[in-house]
Amino acid sequence: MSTPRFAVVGHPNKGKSSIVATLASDEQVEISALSGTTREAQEYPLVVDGETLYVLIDTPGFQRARAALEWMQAHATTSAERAQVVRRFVEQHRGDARFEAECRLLTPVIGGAGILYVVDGSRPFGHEYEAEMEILRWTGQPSLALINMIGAGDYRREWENALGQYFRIVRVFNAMDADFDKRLQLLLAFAQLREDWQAPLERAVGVLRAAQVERRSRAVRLIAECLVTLLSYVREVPLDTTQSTERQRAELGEAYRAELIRREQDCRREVESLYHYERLQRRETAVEILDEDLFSSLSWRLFGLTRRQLVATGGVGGAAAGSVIDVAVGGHSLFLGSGLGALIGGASAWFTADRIAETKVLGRPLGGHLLRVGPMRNLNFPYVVLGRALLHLRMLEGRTHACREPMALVSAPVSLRTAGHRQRAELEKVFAKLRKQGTGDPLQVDRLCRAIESLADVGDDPAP
Ligand SMILES: Nc1nc2c(ncn2[C@@H]2O[C@H](COP(=O)(O)OP(=O)(O)O)[C@@H](O)[C@H]2O)c(=O)[nH]1
Ligand SMILES: [Mg+2]
Repeated sequence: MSTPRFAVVGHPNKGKSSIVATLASDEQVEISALSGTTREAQEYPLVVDGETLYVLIDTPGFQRARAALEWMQAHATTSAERAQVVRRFVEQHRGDARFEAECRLLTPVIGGAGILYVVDGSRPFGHEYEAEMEILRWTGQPSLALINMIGAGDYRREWENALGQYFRIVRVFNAMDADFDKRLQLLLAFAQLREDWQAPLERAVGVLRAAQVERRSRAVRLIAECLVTLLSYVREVPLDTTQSTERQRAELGEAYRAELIRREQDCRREVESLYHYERLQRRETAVEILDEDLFSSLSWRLFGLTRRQLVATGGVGGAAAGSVIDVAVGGHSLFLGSGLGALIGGASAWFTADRIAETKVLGRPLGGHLLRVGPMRNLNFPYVVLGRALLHLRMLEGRTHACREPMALVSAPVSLRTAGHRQRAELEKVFAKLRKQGTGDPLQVDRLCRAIESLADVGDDPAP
């Protein structure tokens, strides 16, 4: 079975490399606002589990299409010879600096690659493109045209009319925001180009779908495991009695937070790597909302549950569950004195980022004292971590490898506030077990994975 190969060709600076990056899921493809960045034809195979599903070939843009076509026209007498003449053109002009780009971009095509002709649909059609399209037609290779919308203008109609004269299939495809399904649809369009590509490309679509599901579930597991580690983390230092205990407490608390932040970042990098983003990490500092400190009040406002929700999940304790408790807003005075009030009041401090975990002074058997912080007691903490992780995952899944800007907030934050009550209650049961039993129970991780899996689309329709 031959592996389908596609040469992405067109005018300079129309998004050819961007389309290659998106379809090959490869962030190494060089994309630049400067025209002439892609000098050589370069192959980018899409490999899943060691198998190459298809190959994309990035090429330099046409430079002298009209002159090249004139040469070809002068050397062909019948249309039956045209493919042969294109081949001769390339053979005779290799090493000729004037036609360097044409030779490089035509080489894979005459070698049997299908053609993806890319234009910018935000700019008007012009005659200069006709020579390019004519040359491509002369090659006799199966071809498809993609209208990439780079800027704000809209000349789609014009382009569709012009391209329709030369290409059997014309599609609008935005390299920057083509989601997963859009990419698969494009592959299925390719499958129509050549009969012997149909089977491998349909297979490729199946493999990619399965790989996407698999990737999602591995990402969810990474997130679940990270959450468990964060919830259970404990840090201890010997207490130095010659120093201020308060200072040591504060330092230990700081180190504890820093470690949780670090572990969250590690998890992000692992998830990014699953999605074939290795370079994003260098830009981590520029990621707007995700760069918000795990403990910043903005993070907690965006991702934490409301007090009412926290209480309703049952995490605060049976007695308080279901009660109307917005009291904690102004401290915990309202119910103070009653048993319920004490319970809720005491718990409410654990809703916000102010209180994370307790620092305790412990005696040691051989004398002296230990300072210990952790494990995490704050009831809202796991929701904040999970909301951030789900937003990160969602942004990764919505991203293409053509996008080189830092990740920015593309949608509403994924807050578990918008999840269903039952989903939150299920999560809270797992969190409560983890708090009580520690983290040794792999069943809880599995259960957490299932709960997160059912949440991975949370935020798709945020509550009004
Ligand atoms: N907004 C937007 N910009 C794009 C899109 N495709 C490409 N670009 C930008 O256009 C420029 C040229 O892209 P590139 O892929 O290198 O074009 P090539 O010269 O045809 O390979 C780069 O600055 C890209 O970021 C798109 O779909 N939307
Ligand atoms: Mg390029």
